[in-house]
Amino acid sequence: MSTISRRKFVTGGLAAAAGVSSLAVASRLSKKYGLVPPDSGGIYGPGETLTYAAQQLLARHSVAREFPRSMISKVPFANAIAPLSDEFKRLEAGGFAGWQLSIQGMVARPASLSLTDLKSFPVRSQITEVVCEEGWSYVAEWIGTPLSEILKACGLLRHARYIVYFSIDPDWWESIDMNDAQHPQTLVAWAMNGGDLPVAFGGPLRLRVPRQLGYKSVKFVTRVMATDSLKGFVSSVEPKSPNFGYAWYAGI
Ligand SMILES: Nc1nc2c(c(=O)[nH]1)N[C@H]1C(S)=C(S)[C@@H](COP(=O)(O)O)O[C@H]1N2
Ligand SMILES: [Mo]
Repeated sequence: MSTISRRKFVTGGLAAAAGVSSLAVASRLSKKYGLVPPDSGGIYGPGETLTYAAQQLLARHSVAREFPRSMISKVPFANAIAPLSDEFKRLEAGGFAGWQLSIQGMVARPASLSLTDLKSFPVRSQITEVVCEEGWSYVAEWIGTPLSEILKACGLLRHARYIVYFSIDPDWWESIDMNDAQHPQTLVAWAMNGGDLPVAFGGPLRLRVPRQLGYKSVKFVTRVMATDSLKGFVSSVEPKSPNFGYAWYAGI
């Protein structure tokens, strides 16, 4: 089957399955075509699968909106963060010269990169919106290294399927699939609005994933791990009860 007709077939199948309100059938179809998100077994199971599957088929190649410079928010909103550790404060006092981003897991050449190392990679600048699930948003310019460049330099292995990224704050980690990890707008950002990335906004280093909600843009990133399974590493905010937690796939 050609890509197009297969795509039509799968979309049609999903729609039909949803139409007869048999989410389980949609789930099975999605599994067959590699469209199942890692939190599908959770509380929102089949619904999450439908959302992710639809996004994968329809928006796999889409880009997040980029704005003109005139639309950069005058007062960007820094969401509250947990108190920072002594280790963080020590690094901050040293101008973050000792900050390291380690790249590990399914890569041929694991690495530990300083901010200076990172700045020697190709640079991308983009003006995008941070959108919080709580309803507010702001537009800012983000400057950094595309994650794809780092993965390429470290020799990402072909069977890696996800990237998990960790904050120095042990309570925060997130993961994305390879479409988002390799997407040109997914940045390891070290600057914002023309200056160093402020600590309140995740400085010195933050993942910017503008195709998804704000919580996927983890602040103070120290570790990136390539893996073929998210067992135990879906997200620090994955649904743990019907009343708490965010979906793994948060496309906007
Ligand atoms: N380490 C860390 N990263 C984080 C958070 C956090 O509390 N700690 N909050 C997340 C949430 S819920 C949102 S909406 C955005 C907020 O980004 P902002 O402060 O630039 O508005 O950061 C995300 N990244
Ligand atoms: Mo958020």
